[in-house]
Amino acid sequence: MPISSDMHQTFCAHFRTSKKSTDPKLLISISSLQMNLTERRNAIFLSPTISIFILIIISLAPYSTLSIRFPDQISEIPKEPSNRPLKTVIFALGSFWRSEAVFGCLDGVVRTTAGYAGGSKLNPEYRSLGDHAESVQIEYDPRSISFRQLLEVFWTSHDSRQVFGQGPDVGNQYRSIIFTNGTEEYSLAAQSKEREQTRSKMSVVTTQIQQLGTFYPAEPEHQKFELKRNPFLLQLIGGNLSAEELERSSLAAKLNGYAAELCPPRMQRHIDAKINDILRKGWPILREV
Ligand code: MHO
Repeated sequence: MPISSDMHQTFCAHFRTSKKSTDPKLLISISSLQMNLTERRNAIFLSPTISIFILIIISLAPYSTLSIRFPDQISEIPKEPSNRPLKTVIFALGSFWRSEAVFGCLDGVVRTTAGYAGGSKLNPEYRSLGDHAESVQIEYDPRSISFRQLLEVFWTSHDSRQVFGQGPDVGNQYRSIIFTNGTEEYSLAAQSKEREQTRSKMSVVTTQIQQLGTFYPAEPEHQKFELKRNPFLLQLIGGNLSAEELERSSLAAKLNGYAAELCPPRMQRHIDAKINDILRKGWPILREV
């Protein structure tokens, strides 16, 4: 029980007047104060034992943290910044597993979704996507990253000259498209394509520039695909995240890029360091990067 200032004053008054007061109120105050002092003495007496126990635990820690202690589930996923005005852009540049990983790891990108766009088929699915292209929808904070910078990443992250495919993936679904929303985006996209064509004298840049139409999010199993392939990283953010949480989480978007080793080098190193720190401490789970 803490000593209240009333009690303290009563106690002093008692010593100033008489040590043998018979005032019952005072006697109660004094006896409770004495109890309090006894408790404190006990606490002081116990503390070396507790301290030694704590020291043993700490000294054994390096040997016991070879595995990380993860909670079964986190009750709350990390808070995402919610009140910033975000912008959205959609690109197609080959397999959407990879495209999501390329953009998810950039500073200023808040959320990514793999999906289908650029075709006319209603409600496309992975096994029957019709004339759509595998695409990524990117939600970004324009104060941190611009459409122009995203275009740069688009051009440097795939081979826009490859016809009817991307890398080893062959087919119309892997074609290269910039989807634009409005005239300003259109002219930025067109200028950047011209620059790209100037750089590539020997071959034609196949990238199409299309007015944004409907974007169909892909099935849950295609979202954050690279992260899902990495159970260690999934555990690191708490495990058992629902499909919706995985889809909306900025942290999952970043780690999806990290898992595919597609983050910009500085970010890749930054996440490495965070993870190493957690491994060294054995706690806590990764909540942000
Ligand atoms: N060649 C790729 C295609 C993936 S995709 C989402 C793969 O099978 O890994 O189209």
